[in-house]
Amino acid sequence: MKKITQNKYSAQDQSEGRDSLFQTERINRDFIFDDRVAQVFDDMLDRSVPHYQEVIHSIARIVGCLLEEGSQIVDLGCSTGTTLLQLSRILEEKKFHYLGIDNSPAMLDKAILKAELFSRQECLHFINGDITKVDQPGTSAFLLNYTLQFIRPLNREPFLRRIYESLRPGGILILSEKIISHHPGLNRRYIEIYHQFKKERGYSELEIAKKREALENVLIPCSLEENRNLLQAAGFTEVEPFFQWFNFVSFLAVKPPTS
Ligand code: GEK
Repeated sequence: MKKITQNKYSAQDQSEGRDSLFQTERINRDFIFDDRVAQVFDDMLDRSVPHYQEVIHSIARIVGCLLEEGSQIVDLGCSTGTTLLQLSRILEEKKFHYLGIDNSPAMLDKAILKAELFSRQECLHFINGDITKVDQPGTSAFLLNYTLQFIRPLNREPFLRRIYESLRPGGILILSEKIISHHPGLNRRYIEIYHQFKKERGYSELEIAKKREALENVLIPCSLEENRNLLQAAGFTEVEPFFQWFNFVSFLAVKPPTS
């Protein structure tokens, strides 16, 4: 894994961040996390992930009360670093060490720029690497927000086991995912509700349809129960959702203190 120290974006790029990718784009390839996506990513997440900020604030409550001062928190699939940046601001007095890992250089460039803009480069570090090969023994908390859904389903259980092994006893994993329901009627309704949510945030029906098509072979969601089973199969004993909004869920999973 390669540690990143420099970025090539200016503050101006940062301010030109409205997501209009699918207003113009013809869909002839799968969705990828390239420069164009990175430029508008923060706006895309704010308008596409329901209660994104509330979930981050809930994570701050969890790590704030469960982790000791100076603990290491690793964000797997950190994208532009929003979650770590927010945690470092909300929990300044805890002096946590934050590490973000992602395999998109464009995302990491933005993450580093944001850490610099908010003077957080002392406590926030970023690595370019494949999260399925993560090797951070003794970590107190892993965050895996909206990213497991991009890992091939067959690789998910070994990946979660690897995370479990890297956690110190008593450590935690936060898992947030888009989910499906196996009740076809309910699943359809939840998707309709979600698309309504996106329309209310300024996306057109065409943009929503094009994005859905681009993500079809890339983002593969499971149900809440399937995600819970995966976490338990990886070894986590306490597994509880702490947030759900229709087809989005966030879990807290705890590794036993003695294992
Ligand atoms: C947030 N967690 O702001 N290795 C490393 N990175 C990967 C891999 C992989 N194998 N696969 C995907 N990614 C963030 C949002 S986005 C979710 C996470 C979304 C990275 C990919 O480059 C992207 O930055 C991130 O996982 C997924 O809460 O776009 O819906």
